[in-house]
Amino acid sequence: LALAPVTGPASSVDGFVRQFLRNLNYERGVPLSASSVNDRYFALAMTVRDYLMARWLEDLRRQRETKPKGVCYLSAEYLLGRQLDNNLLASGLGEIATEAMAQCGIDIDEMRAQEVEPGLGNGGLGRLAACFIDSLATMSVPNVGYGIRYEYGIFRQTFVDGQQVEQPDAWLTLGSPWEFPHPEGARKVAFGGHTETYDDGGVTRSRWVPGWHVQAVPYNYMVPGYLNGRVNTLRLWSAVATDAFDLRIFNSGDYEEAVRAQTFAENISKVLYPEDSTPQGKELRLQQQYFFVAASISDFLATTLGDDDIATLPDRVIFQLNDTHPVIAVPELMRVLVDERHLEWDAAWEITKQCFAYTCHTLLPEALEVWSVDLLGRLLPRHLEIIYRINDDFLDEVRERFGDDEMRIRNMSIISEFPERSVRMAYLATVAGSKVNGVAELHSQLLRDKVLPDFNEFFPGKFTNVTNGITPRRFVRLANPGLSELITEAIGTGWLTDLERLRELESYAENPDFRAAFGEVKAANKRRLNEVLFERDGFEVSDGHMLDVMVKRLHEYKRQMLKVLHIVTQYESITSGRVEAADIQPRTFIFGAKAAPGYAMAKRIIHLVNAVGSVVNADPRVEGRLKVLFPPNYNVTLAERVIPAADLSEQISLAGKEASGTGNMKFALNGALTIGTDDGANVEIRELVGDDNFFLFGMSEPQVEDLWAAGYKPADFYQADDNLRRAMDLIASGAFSDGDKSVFEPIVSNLLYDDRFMVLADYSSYIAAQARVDAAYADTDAWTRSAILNVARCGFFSSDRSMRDYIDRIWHTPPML
Ligand code: 26Q
Repeated sequence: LALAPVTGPASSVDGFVRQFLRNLNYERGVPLSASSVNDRYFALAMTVRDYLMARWLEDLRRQRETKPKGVCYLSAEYLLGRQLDNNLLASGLGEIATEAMAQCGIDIDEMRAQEVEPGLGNGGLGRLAACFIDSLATMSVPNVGYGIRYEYGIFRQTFVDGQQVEQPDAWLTLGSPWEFPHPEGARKVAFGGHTETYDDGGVTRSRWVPGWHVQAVPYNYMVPGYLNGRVNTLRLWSAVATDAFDLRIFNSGDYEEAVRAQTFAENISKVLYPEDSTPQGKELRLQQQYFFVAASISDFLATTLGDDDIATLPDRVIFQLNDTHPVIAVPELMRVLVDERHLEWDAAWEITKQCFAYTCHTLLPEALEVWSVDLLGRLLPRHLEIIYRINDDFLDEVRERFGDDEMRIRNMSIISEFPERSVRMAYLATVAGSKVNGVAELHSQLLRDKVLPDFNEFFPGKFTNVTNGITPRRFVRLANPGLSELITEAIGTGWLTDLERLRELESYAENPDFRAAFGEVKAANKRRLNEVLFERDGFEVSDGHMLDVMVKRLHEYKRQMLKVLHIVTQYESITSGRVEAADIQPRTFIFGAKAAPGYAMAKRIIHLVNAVGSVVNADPRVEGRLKVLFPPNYNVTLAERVIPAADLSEQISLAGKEASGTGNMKFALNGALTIGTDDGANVEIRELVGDDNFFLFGMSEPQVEDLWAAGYKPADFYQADDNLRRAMDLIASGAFSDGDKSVFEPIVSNLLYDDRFMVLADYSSYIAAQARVDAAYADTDAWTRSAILNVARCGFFSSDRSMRDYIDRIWHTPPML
C-alpha cells in the first residue's frame, strides 16, 4: 500500500514552504502575490492537513485491521473553537509553520485571525465533547465523534442599546479547510409513515413503512492527538434531499413543490437550537436528533462492523450518549437488530444494553427532555412501539421485584401521563444504559438520591460519577503560552499529557523569583486581553485592576444577578459617600454570556449588566476604581484570551444546580482564584486547592433544601440587609435606565417575590466573601502564592483523567498500541 512517508511532506521549513505554495497555487488557484488572507489561511491549513493525513490514513487502516473496541461519542454538539493553532500544536509544526510563513513574507497571526470558529454547541456540554475527543486522540483510544454539521452554529451576539440582538452564525461562508465531505458515504434516514406486521415464512414481524427520507452526508474532521502521531475522526452529518425528492422535480412537474421539499429536508441540519435548558419539544429538534443518530449507527454498522457477526457488536463499540439528546439511538438500534437483522427481541435487548452508556448533565427538572407520544408517533412510529415494549418489559421486572406498587410503577415508567402522555428520555437512557454517570461528585450523588432514586435502587451499581475535565492542550498550552513556558522551565516537559505532574509546582509557590515570574505572566496576559478587547470592542482596560470574571451562559440558576448586586453595592456605597473610593480594591468586572433568544428574564439581565456598566463606567466618582465590561459574543476564541488574564473566577450558582461547570476548572488551571458556592465541581476544586486558596460562600445544598422546606421569603432578606436594600432600590429607582422604573422592575420583583435561585438568601454571604477577596488581593505575594497552588493542585481536572475514568469504569476500551 502506497502511503505517504510518516514524516509527511512538510516537516522542514523548506518542505513546508513548498507544500504551502503548492496548495496556494493548485488548491486555491492563486499566486502568492495575488492571494487574499483567506487564500493564505486555507493554504496554510491544508499544509497542516497534508502532514496529518498520512497518520490519519494509517490509523484508519490499523483500526480496520485490528478491530479494536472503540468509542462512538454521540453528541448533538461539539463546540470546537478554532482549529489552526490546535492542529499546529498537535502536529508539532508550530515553529516550522511560523518560520515558513515568515519566509513567504506572511504574518501568521493574520491567518489565525481569519479562522471563524465552528460554534456547533451552546456551552459546557458541547465544549466537553470537544475536550473529550481531544483527550481520546491523545491517549490513542479509537474514537469517532458523531454529530451534526449545523450550517449555522450558536448565534452571534450583538448589543443594541445594551440589549442582546442575535445574528446568524454563517461560519461556512468562506468555506472550511478542515472538513472532508464524503457524499458517497451518505446514509438514508427515514421519517414518518406507519408500521405494519407481515408474515416472514411463518414468523410474524413488524416493519416500518416510512413516509419520507433525507440523505445524511458525512463530513469528516481530523482529531489529532497531541504529538503522538494519532488522528481520530469527528464525523458530522449534513442533511440533503434524497433522490426521491429530486425525482419529483422531474416527474410531478410541480417544480415549486419539489424545491420546497428539498428545502424541508435541508432544514434538518440548518441551525443549532440555542436553548441550553428548558427544551421546547420542537419537532425539528427531534428530527435533528434522530437524523444524526440513525445515520451514525447505520454508518458504524456499514463501515466498521461490516460483515462481522452482529452479536459481536458489544465487543466492538460503546455508544456514549451525551445527555438525552441522542437517546433515540436506543430504539433505533433495537429496530435495526429486530426488524432489519431479524434478531429475537431478547437477544437484541441484551446487545443494546451493552452498547450504550448515558451521561446526565443537569439537575433542573425543566431541562429533562420529554417528547410527546403524539409527536414521536407521527415522526417515528416504529420507535414509539419499541419504546412501549421496552417500557412494558421493564415495568414487568419492576413488578416482579416490588409487587404491584402502583405509585412506584408510575414514578418509574418511561412513559409519563401528565401533563400529556410523553416519553421521558432520561428514564429510557437509564433503563437501556449499561452505566449512568453524573459529571461531578455532588451532581452524581444528587442524581442517585434526588432525580432517579428508584432507578438507583433497582439497578445497583449502574450509577457512577465521572467528574468532568478540560483539555490542557487548548486551555493551558495554547491559551496561556507564557504560563506554559514557565511551567516547563520549572518542571520540564511531560505535564501536558500527565497533568497531575503540576503538583511539582507546589514548592515553587514558596520561591519569590517564581512568584515574580508568575505575576509577570499574569500581567502580560492582561495586556494580551486588552489588545483583543480594544480591537474587537474598542474597550480600554485600566491597568493595575483586579480582573474579576464571570463568563458562562446567562441563566438565572448561575446567578449573574448576584454579581450585579455586588457591583451595584460597591457603586452605591461609594457614590453615597459611605465608603471612600480609595478604600476599595480597584476592579474590572468582565462578563461574557449569551441568553437563549426566547429566555426573556435572561435577556433582561443582560440589559441590566450593560446598563449598570454604562452608568458605572461614566461616573467620575468611581473612575479608576470600578469598571464593568461586557464584550458581546463570548465564545471559545474569546475564552482563550479572557481566562488566562483573570484574577478572580466567579462560580456562584445556587448549590445543587450547576451539574459540574468546566469554566471553573479552566480558570483554576490558569491561576485564577475562585469565589464560589459548594456546587458542582467547585466542591472538588476546593477540596484540592484547600480552603485557604478558595473563597467559599453561600448555602450548601442541604441548607438550600431546608430553606425551601421552611418557606423561602426573599423579601425578608431584603428587609434585613441595608446594603441589599440600597442596591435593589437603586436598580428599582431607574438609576440605570434614565429614570424609567419599568425597565428593570420585572427583575426586581422576581427577586423580591419569587427568587427561585435564592439570590437574596446568599447575598450577604457573597458580599462578605468579596470583602475577603479584596483583603487577600491587597497582599500581592500571598495572592500569587495561592494562584500558583491552584495551578499545582488542579491537574486532576485534565480531560485525560476524565477519559481514563470512562475507559476504566464504563467503556473498557484499551488504547491502541
Ligand atoms: C435539549 C433539547 C432541545 C433543545 C436544546 C436542548 C439542550 C441543549 C443543550 C439542553 C441542554 C444543553 C446543554 C447543557 C449543558 O451545557 N449542560 C452543562 O454541561 C456541562 C458539561 O457536563 C456542565 O459542566 C454544566 O454544569 C452543565 O450545565
